[in-house]
Amino acid sequence: MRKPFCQIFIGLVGLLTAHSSSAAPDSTWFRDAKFGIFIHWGLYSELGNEWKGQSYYGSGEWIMNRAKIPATEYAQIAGRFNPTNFNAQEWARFVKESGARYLVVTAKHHEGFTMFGSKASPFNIVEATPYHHDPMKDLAVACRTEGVQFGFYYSQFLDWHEPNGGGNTWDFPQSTKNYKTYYAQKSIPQIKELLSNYGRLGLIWFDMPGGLNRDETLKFMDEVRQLQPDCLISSRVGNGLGDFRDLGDSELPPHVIDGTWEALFTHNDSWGFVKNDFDFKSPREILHLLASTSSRGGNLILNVGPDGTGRIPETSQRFLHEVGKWLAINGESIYGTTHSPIPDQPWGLMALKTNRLFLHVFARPNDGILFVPGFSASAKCARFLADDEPLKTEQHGDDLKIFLPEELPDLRDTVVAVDFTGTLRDSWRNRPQIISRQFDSFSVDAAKGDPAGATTLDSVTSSQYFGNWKHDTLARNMKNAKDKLEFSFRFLEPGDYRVALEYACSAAEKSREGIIEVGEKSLGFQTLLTGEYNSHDPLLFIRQNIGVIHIESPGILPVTVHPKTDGTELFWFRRFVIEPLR
Ligand code: H79
Repeated sequence: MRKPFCQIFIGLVGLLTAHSSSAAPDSTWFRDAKFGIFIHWGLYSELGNEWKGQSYYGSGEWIMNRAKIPATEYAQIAGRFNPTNFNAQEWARFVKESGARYLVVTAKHHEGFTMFGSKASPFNIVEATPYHHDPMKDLAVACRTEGVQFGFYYSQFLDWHEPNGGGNTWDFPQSTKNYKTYYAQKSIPQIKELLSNYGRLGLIWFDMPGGLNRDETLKFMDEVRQLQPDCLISSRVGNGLGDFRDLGDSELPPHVIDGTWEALFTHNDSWGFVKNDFDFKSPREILHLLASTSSRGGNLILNVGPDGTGRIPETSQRFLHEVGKWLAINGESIYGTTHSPIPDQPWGLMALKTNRLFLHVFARPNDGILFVPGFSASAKCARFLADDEPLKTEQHGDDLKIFLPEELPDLRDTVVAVDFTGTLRDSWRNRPQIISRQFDSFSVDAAKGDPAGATTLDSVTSSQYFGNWKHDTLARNMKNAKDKLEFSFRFLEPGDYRVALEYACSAAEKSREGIIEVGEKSLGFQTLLTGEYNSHDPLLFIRQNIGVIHIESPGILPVTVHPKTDGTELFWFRRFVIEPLR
């Protein structure tokens, strides 16, 4: 009975979707892993963003495109690519000791050169370099030995080496390109090689889709499914498909995202090795990124860029070693957690496991009292993960207070584990912003507000160096007096507070009048020019002090910002900054 039923079912699915019915794989390992390491390594690593005596700044793996290097000239770099410092065991141990649970390495980036041996193109590390060896073979084995999940990045559409690949129009005119030929002759055969010759892959990370419609993308995914049904496929396979969602490069979401997803950042300002880039994120910044992604329900994959000899930058090694040491003590608060039911607080943020809430304390309140609003369960006990030191707690209704000692075990991120009975209700939508005298200043991001009228909350992309994207969630389209952004602030103590606004404002918006209402009080202001927006340049913001408000007694007040009169857009609003005055 079962077989015919299955066949009928598969037949139906086939009819409905016109593609093979292979099921999405189980992504549990990925969801629990929380932390991965990305490695960008290719011929660009040999250049380090220098070409013909000129230094480039920004993402080094784009050098061929930026300097419009002819494909034949670029291919000659392979002749001197000899990564004698590459040591697969060291790389795998580096990943393991960073506390990361998976590694994704560039098998082929947009330059078109494969870091693995390939029969589909001679432009590969085994045939075209003096190294004559496949480092990906060693790395796959070493990761398996270390118990690290292993995956390949493969640029499936952009290929600047191939006349029919996407992107290189400085050598090969667009009109002569046939993407289907490129997919059939190089992309798909190489993906099959990656899935056949390197053992079981945890995932395959596609990037920058192009040239395929939805049905063709489903067929493309089937090539993967047929060879490795358990291998996860990144959303950048295109057309809204894939087994997990990748956010934008260097994008951190302001709130919880459902489903399986990954935020991706690079350790400095480039994905590929760059000789002049020393702008590394500190261990503290990495820990905050990691806690933030966990708190919102996703993973963090952090990139490092080894040089052409195969050496991972020394700063990356040291800083990630620190991250690993922290995870060895506090890993329980990251691995296997689900998103926090309670939004970010002035002192830090949270992540959840059944009946245990982890509080990531980034900053100690002046009075040593951690205030956790919206704690709808019953707290049983609280302790530091670092030393099991029990902490005194007090709970009044949904307000939980935890009393911290003078010194925290880790100034970067001290984790408090709170065990509870009952359920913690999700309070991301119902979230008065806590303002108190416990810190010197409080940021309340636009993303924490509710748009009314025509107001929208948008993720706006800008960039510093080439390819070093920044993302801000901004309130926009506030044109008329009824286009508002509404908050509620909960003042824990009475006193005087300075209200400042952070925003960007173009010439068209300059000198518009706006109003901030805090309860019954109203503060007027006029917008100041910051400049025009262009996604390829930095977006500049001003912090403007608006005025002081006096709060008589603790409590919740509505706070609203909007234009005074109807007209052009008021500004692009980033956040309130509230300062208790002393
Ligand atoms: O591998 C890293 C980047 O190289 C890759 N994704 C991460 C993980 C990436 N490839 N493309 N992009 C990111 C988007 C790039 C878009 C742009 Fe452009 C490159 C904007 C400006 C330069 C394309 C070329 C659009 C304008 C010129």
